[in-house]
Amino acid sequence: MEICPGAFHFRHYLSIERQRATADRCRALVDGAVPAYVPIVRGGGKMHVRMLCLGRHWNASTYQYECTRADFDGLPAPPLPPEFRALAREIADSAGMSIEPDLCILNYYDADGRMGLHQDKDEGPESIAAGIPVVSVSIGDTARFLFGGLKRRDPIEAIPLESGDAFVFGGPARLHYHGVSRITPCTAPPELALSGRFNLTFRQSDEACRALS
Ligand SMILES: O=C(O)CCC(=O)C(=O)O
Repeated sequence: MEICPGAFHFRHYLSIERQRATADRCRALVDGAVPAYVPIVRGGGKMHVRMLCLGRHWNASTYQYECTRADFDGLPAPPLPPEFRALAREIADSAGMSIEPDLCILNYYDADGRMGLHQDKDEGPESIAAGIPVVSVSIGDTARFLFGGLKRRDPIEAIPLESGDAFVFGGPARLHYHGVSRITPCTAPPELALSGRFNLTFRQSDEACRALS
């Protein structure tokens, strides 16, 4: 379903088998050798998610991408698994767009998880000007996703993102404000044995744009 030019919501995009495989992979990653952590942003506030960046690390102090987690423990960002990369390409293609993702921000939301309204604009001017989309995949509990316009005060639509849903925003919607106001606990499919929610957002940074050109 097209939400506005450039933004698409695909309900139940992933089968339950694909959701289970993705949930298992996410669980192993967030509790792996380079674990997810709670970032502290520039103003000193703690985020309300556990975050793990794959491929490249988003530094919550500088709002820049880097290879190692300079704002936390100095460990290298784990690689972006090839099957994740392929999934992002497949979903973008369903929206008539293309992406060569070099990074994914994997967030885990517990029952109190949320994310304030923001724009995704740290991937770089080339990627953004080209309208290369952000591709989002949700697994587990339902989120109340907020999707607005190019200005913070533009009207906002609340969209429930359920387990297996995909959301793509690129082209003219690439810089639309978005966030998550709350999670509805205990709404994950029981087959996932998951309490909480994983969200994966795939992105293509300017480094990847340059490597391709
Ligand atoms: O969890 C979501 O659905 C949105 C995540 C998000 O806005 C982000 O990672 O920038």
